[in-house]
Amino acid sequence: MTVGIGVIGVGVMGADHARIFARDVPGAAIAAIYDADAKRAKAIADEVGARAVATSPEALIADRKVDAVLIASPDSTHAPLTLAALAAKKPVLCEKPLAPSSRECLEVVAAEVRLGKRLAQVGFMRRYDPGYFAMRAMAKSGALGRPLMFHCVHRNVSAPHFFTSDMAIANSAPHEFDIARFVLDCDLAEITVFQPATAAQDHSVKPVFMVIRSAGGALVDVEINNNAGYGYDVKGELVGEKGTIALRAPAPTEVNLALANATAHPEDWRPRFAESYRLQNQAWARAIERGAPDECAASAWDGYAAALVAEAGLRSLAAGGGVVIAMAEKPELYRR
Ligand code: ISE
Repeated sequence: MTVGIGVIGVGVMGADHARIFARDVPGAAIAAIYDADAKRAKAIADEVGARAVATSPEALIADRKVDAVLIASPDSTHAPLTLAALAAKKPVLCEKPLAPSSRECLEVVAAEVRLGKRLAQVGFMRRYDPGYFAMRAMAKSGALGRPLMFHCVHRNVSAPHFFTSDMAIANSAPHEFDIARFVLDCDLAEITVFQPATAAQDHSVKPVFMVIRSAGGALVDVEINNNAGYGYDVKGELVGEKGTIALRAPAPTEVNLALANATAHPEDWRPRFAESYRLQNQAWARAIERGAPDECAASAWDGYAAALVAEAGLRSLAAGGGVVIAMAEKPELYRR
């Protein structure tokens, strides 16, 4: 069986997803593409051999050749389009965030509960990164003893022009919020956000440093620095009672020159997480064939959890001090 994928939004990420499905996902083909920029939609459709260019997201969702929908349109459209796909009973892979607010995420959760089926997956692709995956497996095995601390660093070269200080917490950090829940296998209970007083005042996107208490008791610290300057750099180290496990960024080469040894940093997250996107999309296509979500998939509930932690983080940034993360009651559908 070939799964027909409809891609809504072919900006940077949507176009990459379309290429991954066309090139690297056996058993999947791009059935239709929609983008607000019709020229761009046509160019990507030609590139990936898509059957059709849809005239609207609704038409794409309704297309009978579209078995499943990938959403990579602007953030504010994620929840409404996910709800539309669920109404058509079609599986969805929605780029993060599931919605800009936890309230809207809960609307998606409620729709799935009414359906009695998990059809939505959020694109928290780091769950498929071999490093984080090994970290989670090791934490689960108990080999490190009880988890004590999880150190996370997330740096970008420079923030895009539309980025605001709040987006460091609402847009970048949700990756860490989700991966901390995934690796530690528990929810996050309280967050305190700091900013360095030494950051230049005219600097609109300041670094943030967060300390999070997990429900299991381990502490998570997260540095988000959207203007690190030198490269895209994500670090993670889980500290247990007996040892630690840390990520090593994949580097295809190292250069030895002029008495120095160097590996290069990517410019953005796409090369760093290329393998994660591939594995995520392959697992999603297999899950559609099977008719059951992938074990590692971030569910609509996980999308809600990340949005809720971000909201608590923004409150902490505004008012100072720790903010308790009060999760709604988890519906049976999302309990393992
Ligand atoms: C950015 O906001 C994203 O959306 C990417 O997924 C992430 O990897 C990047 O570092 C963020 O800043």
